[in-house]
Amino acid sequence: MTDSDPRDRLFTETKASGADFVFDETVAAVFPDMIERSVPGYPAIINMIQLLTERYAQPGSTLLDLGCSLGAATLALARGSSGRGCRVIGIDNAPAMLARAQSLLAADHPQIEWRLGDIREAAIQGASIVVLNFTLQFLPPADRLSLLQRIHAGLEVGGVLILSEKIAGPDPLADALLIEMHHAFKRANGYSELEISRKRSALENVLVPEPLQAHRQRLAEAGFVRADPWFQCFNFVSLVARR
Ligand code: GEK
Repeated sequence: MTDSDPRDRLFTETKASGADFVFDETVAAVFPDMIERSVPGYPAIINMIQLLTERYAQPGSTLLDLGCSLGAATLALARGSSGRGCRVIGIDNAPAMLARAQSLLAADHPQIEWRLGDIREAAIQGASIVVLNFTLQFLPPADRLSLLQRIHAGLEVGGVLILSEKIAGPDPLADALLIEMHHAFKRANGYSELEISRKRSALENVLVPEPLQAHRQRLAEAGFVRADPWFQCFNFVSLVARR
């Protein structure tokens, strides 16, 4: 995010209707500010994806960012693999998000390929890194295992999936503290109680968080030999799953 990024005031204004959250032009316009003020640790996760890329990008392989939004993690993949002849591809099914990613990054990073499409149908092959940075949570739970199986099948031996998710459950007392602290984080970043509660309702049917253990079990079922958390801040977690 830069000082010139427009501030997210969507839930004081245009999105006060109670409708489900969608990644449209109004969201794309404020997305860097929105995600930084809403997801604890997001800038650190993006920086660490670059370091993980330096560690895991195999020369000549493909690096995929699934649900790339404005391409922050895609750029981390490109920077971290510089000089290794990798193909870096960002995929998103929201036209407004992908168009903005391209307008922000295409000129300075012409090697990045951008694809408008559903990640459930994306071709995945010859990959050494696949990123799902807060994207799996937007798929219906019934669609999650088959995507992870396709990612596993499309990864080279030694390749990794970087999976970041908002988590919830199974312990309501543990959850209560994490949710309270997440809301404290948002208040400290200038969101009002009204904005927090409106956003929460808008995401209710759209973002379905699961327990960390459910993710680890599903990753094992999809064939990953290990899935290790490398980051957690409140109810936001990132794992490295190894093929
Ligand atoms: C980042 N990874 O900045 N197919 C393709 N894209 C999808 C699908 C789908 N089925 N479902 C949702 N998306 C980014 C942040 S945001 C997370 C990811 C958030 C896309 C959706 O259009 C949006 O751009 C992204 O997944 C989720 O590192 O806003 O909390």
